[in-house]
Amino acid sequence: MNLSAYLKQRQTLVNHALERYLPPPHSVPGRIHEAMRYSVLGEGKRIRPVLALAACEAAGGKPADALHAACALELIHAYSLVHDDLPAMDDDDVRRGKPSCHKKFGEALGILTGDALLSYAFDLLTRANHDASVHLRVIREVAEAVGTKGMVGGQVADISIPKSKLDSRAMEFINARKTGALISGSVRVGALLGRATPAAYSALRRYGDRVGLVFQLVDDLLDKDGAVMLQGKEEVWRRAQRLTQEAVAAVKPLGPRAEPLKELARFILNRSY
Ligand code: GRG
Repeated sequence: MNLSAYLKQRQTLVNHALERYLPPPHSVPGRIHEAMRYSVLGEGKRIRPVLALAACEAAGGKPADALHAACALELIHAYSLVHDDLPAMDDDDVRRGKPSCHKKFGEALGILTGDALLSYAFDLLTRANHDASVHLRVIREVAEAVGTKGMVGGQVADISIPKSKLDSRAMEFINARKTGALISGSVRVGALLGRATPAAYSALRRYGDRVGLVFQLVDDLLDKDGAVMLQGKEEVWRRAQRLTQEAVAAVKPLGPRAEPLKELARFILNRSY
């Protein structure tokens, strides 16, 4: 399959949906809607929503079944970036090639934009036409992936564990939660919305857990940071390769429908940005 054509098609689908779903820029209160749109639209690889759509298809669903949820996952990712850039966190002035949200709109609005994106994501999760029981499971998966058991918990560990105490186990704990949880959560949500059988769901969960970790390991390789400081780049690269092989093997039983997921795992391993 042609991954770059697939990626482009899915990114366009997600970008158009985000454009439609986000509150219009001039609707009251206009400034925050402008800041939300500024932080979400434009650049961004859209890895999380694309994984959710691909997992939904691998489970036997259609991309449309997971489109609201895919966009909600991207809004949550955008919230994490907006808050991570704040002076109290990473204090970054630039995000996706333009001034970070708080640099453009001020710090108070930066905090509120993150809050609004997170709340709006849960609103969006309820809007698709699914059974209430499916909605509930999806909402719970997302809440767990981004709360204290997942992304927020990973970020807290990242800022609280002193560098001198950081061993491989602690690093893996942080990576699996801070970045891995939203990525693996995206795959699980796609699986649920594609009405995966229990066996398919478990295969997709294995895939998502591994790809989520690989995403952060590759980030560390690109930034020469995190796990690379601790274990060296060769060891991190070997582990990322092994996890990718395991992810690809996990979804093999799903047949040709899982082909995009296999290619996406290889893309995440070999990405250079
Ligand atoms: C502030 C609650 C809270 C959590 C912050 C995920 C996270 C925790 C912070 C993001 C900061 C960061 C740069 C983490 C490294 C990995 C990562 C998430 C990179 C950015 O994701 P990409 O590469 O970005 O998917 P694009 O711009 O393509 O969407």
